[in-house]
Amino acid sequence: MAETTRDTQTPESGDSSPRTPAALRPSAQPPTLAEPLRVGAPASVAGGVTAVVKAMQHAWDEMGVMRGAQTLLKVNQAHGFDCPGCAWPDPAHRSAFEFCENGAKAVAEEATTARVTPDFFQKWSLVDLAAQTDHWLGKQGRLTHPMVLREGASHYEPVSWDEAFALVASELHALGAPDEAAFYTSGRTSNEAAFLYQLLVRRFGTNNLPDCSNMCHESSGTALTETVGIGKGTVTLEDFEKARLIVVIGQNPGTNHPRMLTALEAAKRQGCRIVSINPLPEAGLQRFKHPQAVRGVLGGGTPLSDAFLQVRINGDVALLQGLGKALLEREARAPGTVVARDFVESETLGFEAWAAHLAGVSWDDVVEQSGIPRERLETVAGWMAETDQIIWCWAMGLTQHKNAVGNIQEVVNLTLLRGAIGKPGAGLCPVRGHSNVQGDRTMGINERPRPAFLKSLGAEFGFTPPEHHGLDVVATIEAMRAERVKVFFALGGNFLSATPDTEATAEALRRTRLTVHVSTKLNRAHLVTGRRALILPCLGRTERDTQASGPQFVTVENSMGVVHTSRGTLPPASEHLLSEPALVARLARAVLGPKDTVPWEELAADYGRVRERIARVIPGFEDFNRRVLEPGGFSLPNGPREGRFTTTSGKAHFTVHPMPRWELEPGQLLMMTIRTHDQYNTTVYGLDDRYRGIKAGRRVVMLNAEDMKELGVTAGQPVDLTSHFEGERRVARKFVVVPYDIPRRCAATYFPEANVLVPLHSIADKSRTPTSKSVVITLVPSVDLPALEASR
Ligand SMILES: Nc1nc2c(c(=O)[nH]1)N[C@H]1C(S)=C(S)[C@@H](COP(=O)(O)OP(=O)(O)OC[C@H]3O[C@@H](n4cnc5c(=O)[nH]c(N)nc54)[C@H](O)[C@@H]3O)O[C@H]1N2
Ligand SMILES: Nc1nc2c(c(=O)[nH]1)N[C@H]1C(S)=C(S)[C@@H](COP(=O)(O)OP(=O)(O)OC[C@H]3O[C@@H](n4cnc5c(=O)[nH]c(N)nc54)[C@H](O)[C@@H]3O)O[C@H]1N2
Ligand SMILES: [Mo]
Repeated sequence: MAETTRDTQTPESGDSSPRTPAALRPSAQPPTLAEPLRVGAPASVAGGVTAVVKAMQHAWDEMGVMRGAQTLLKVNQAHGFDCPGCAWPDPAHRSAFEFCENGAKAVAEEATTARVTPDFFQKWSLVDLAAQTDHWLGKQGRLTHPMVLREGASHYEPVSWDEAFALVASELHALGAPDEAAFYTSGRTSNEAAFLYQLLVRRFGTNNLPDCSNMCHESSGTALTETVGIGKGTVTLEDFEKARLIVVIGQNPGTNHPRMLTALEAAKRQGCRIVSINPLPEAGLQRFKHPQAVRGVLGGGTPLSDAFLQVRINGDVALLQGLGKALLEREARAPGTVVARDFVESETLGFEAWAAHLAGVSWDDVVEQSGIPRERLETVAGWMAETDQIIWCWAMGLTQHKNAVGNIQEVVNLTLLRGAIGKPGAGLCPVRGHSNVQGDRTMGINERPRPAFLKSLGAEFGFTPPEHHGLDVVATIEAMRAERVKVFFALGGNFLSATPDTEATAEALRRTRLTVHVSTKLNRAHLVTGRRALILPCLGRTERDTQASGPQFVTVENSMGVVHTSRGTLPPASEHLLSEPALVARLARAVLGPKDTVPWEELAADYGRVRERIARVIPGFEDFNRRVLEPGGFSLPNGPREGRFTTTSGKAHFTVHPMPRWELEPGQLLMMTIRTHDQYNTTVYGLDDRYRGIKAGRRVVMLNAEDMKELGVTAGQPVDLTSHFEGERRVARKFVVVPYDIPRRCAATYFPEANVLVPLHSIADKSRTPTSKSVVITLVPSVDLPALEASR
């Protein structure tokens, strides 16, 4: 097959839209600036006083001293708002400071006093805005007015809410079929807004509900549904107090779930062992200084990991099979000591096939593919054999590979072998990202809804919801490229920069008739538009929400299936903002017409009425309005947690997976795209990755020093990266080389700058999640392209 190359930074290449000459088009990527990069030693301890100082700095810079302090004191309190940071649960006994450095940044980002007004949009054209960095775009502040980009216009202009809704309605009505529209959701949307949104979309007539889960924990949901019968984790926060062994695999909690370190520290102090499995020695997994405890202010902090297995990127199946093999060999030496026989016999299927498969796996392959010596695996297997109070935690390091579902199912295999599920201190813990991503799925944001859900929804609202499956994220991009989807609507998020293959996604969005974003802050997705575009500004979590019946609260579901309230306390950023539930209800009326039988206005006037409907449609929400007001909220039913596997067979399933093999050609590396300590997904808070010692720059590529020698590149040198997939090549220019403690032939870059390199069609088996942590690249020293730079 002939190779095709897309130089993603050469404006005239690629399949350019016939409508606008490339030079006049807003750029889909941030500019490549010369960053004053500073590289120091990585930190070996997370938290401590610096974390508090950094949190306060961000809060004060964005909000001022008083508003900053008052706002942070409301985070994650029983009568306050849910932190818009991560989905880690709140402890039953909360301290006054139930937030972390990065939660404080997330709050500050939303509660900033800076504003993006109509004057701002009059001054800045789309092309000029797109020439700014993502960091700059975010710093401009909160959106204050609904804005429209009219056909052919270079600037957004203010528009009334009624006109905005009428525009969406007229474009939707002009479609040949409801499936020509797609409705994206990001995971910050409340349960109430998400429920109304999916109802609107299904009454309109489609299941095209792609969401950020498709790029996130979809692999976990798929893997767990097949094997244990529920697409969620099985542990509660209390289990962390009882566990004897906690494994953190493919996750960087020090940065992405800092409050989890408090739970790990507490477990550790009670004698629990912690094992971390990661290509990088992440600071938060080595040592932790609790910023709100005296021992975290004085002294060196608590060492966390008892063992650190520095696995090669995507070497986890090999590593987990090695652990399984070591455990089965122990069992053979001392029968009855390792395999939880009674549990395996009465509650599971497939053990024999799995054991037979591992017997055929060679230790040489395990060691070669994982990069971990056999003795180290034997040690950890020994710890696993000592206890059945084992918790496995994971995040994107397992979910974003071709064999992601296999990764997670290998974790399930080890869990079932030990019977380490459905008992105190044991179970499976996929650590969610966005603060309500799990709740959104529970509310029916799902392009492949379960028939029982549709039946129940249809019965409650008297209609027949569409049954055929809708489009996920990657399929939506493809459909827009092929002009099969012509209207793109997003409830939150940054579809352009979060998705793989940035230039392909940009081209897809440009081919639509209308792009609409419901947002709190300006981002690059507002700049790469369809023929027409809307920005619809909404209230954030931190803000008071008052509707016709009075003050409202919303509800969210955390990573452990606990549903609780979230109540904003700050005055809204602008009087023109709508809450997400109100916005969806008004849109629904505009789209579905005055005769639609759903009482949209009544539902928006009192969210308690939305919760009444949810209670009737979704199992586990019975008596929702009363139970959610109990302290701490309530837990949703969870079969495996209660010892019932809700698979079709009623049993948990062992599964067999081939060991994936590295197939790199000479000079090729396997690259993962990860988050810095100073970002929330595509929102860039600052330019430092403090724990990794990388400051004042984001366009970096971390490499093993030996590989650097072999490739003939030096620290600080700018290189161009090329990704390779099925004969396609994608190029990203000027990433600065940083030597780092990373396994041979592995590389790391930051999301979203490196998303241009993630091939659109490189997706996980079954879950279809883009393989953002398994990108095959080569690199060459950058050559300056003065002519090209000048032409932009
Ligand atoms: N402050 C902050 N908090 C966040 C976010 C944020 O951007 N900023 N994002 C939120 C969201 S939506 C999510 S999903 C989570 C993400 O939370 P994480 O999954 O922790 O985020 P990543 O930075 O993608 O890091 C993945 C980790 O996996 C490791 N890894 C990569 N490849 C492999 C592999 O092949 N095997 C193993 N074992 N490890 C690997 C990386 O070295 C890194 O430590 O965080 C949430 N919380
Ligand atoms: N290469 C690579 N790509 C990745 C990943 C990776 O690890 N590597 N991770 C993937 C993952 S795990 C995820 S979850 C996705 C994230 O994908 P998204 O969820 O689409 O992206 P975010 O950057 O979280 O969205 C940020 C925007 O959301 C808006 N926003 C913030 N709060 C609110 C709110 O309360 N309401 C509304 N309506 N809007 C709000 C703001 O305008 C802000 O600019 O990215 C994925 N992409
Ligand atoms: Mo995520």
